[in-house]
Amino acid sequence: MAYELYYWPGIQGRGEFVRLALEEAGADYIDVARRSTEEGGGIPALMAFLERKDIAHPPFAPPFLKDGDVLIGQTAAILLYLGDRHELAPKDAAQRLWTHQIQLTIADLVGEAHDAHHPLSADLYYEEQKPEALRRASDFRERRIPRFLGWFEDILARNPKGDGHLVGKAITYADLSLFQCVEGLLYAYPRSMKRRLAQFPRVAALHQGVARRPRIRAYLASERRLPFNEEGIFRCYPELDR
Ligand SMILES: N[C@@H](CCC(=O)N[C@@H](CS)C(=O)NCC(=O)O)C(=O)O
Repeated sequence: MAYELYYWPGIQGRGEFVRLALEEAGADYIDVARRSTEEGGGIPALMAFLERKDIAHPPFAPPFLKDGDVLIGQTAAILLYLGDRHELAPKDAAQRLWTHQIQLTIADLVGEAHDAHHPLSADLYYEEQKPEALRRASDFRERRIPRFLGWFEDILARNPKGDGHLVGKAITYADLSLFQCVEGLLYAYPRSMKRRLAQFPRVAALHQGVARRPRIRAYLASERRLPFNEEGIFRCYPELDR
């Protein structure tokens, strides 16, 4: 049975981390809200699910994934689940936990990337918090991005199996997610990020290596890959990249 992914249809957002894992796995999945309402899709399908009262473990917010009777919310938990089923995580328990730890750190980075343009509230428009966003984005760009990328560079260098992957010697969902973060940061901060990335050669090499993987390359060239835009997590506001 195909997985059902529930995520906002117009953005890459956090759903993209799940899409990349499903695509790399070659898994059969339905991106429910991207289907038309006539086909039972669209935002109404997603909202109907969130409003259901008969679910014992309801997700807090999209993305969430349905696999038969199993329903999982939280991007990192979804990836933990998919990683085990599609060889996108090591089998060893300690290594699986390490992969999950990295993913949770990526979730922190994603949250901060969002808060750089929405520092006061996700419920206010960017235009309602521009002065605060200017300050927050400057800190994110100059201090937080290097801190996160520095940590990824360091754990790549320390990987006993080589610096091509974050964990072990094979691709994991954490590699795919780091790729997506670099893509997003390059989109959001084109001026400063190109320069910045040069300071983290292992991260840059991993980013390029993931983009070259046959299934990822095919996905990125397909219509399934939505373009970045100014409604998602990674937004390009030139005034925040000075
Ligand atoms: N920690 C959650 C965050 C989920 C989340 O914030 N989802 C956003 C879209 S990317 C949303 O729809 N939030 C609605 C809300 O927080 O009410 C995850 O990583 O999945």
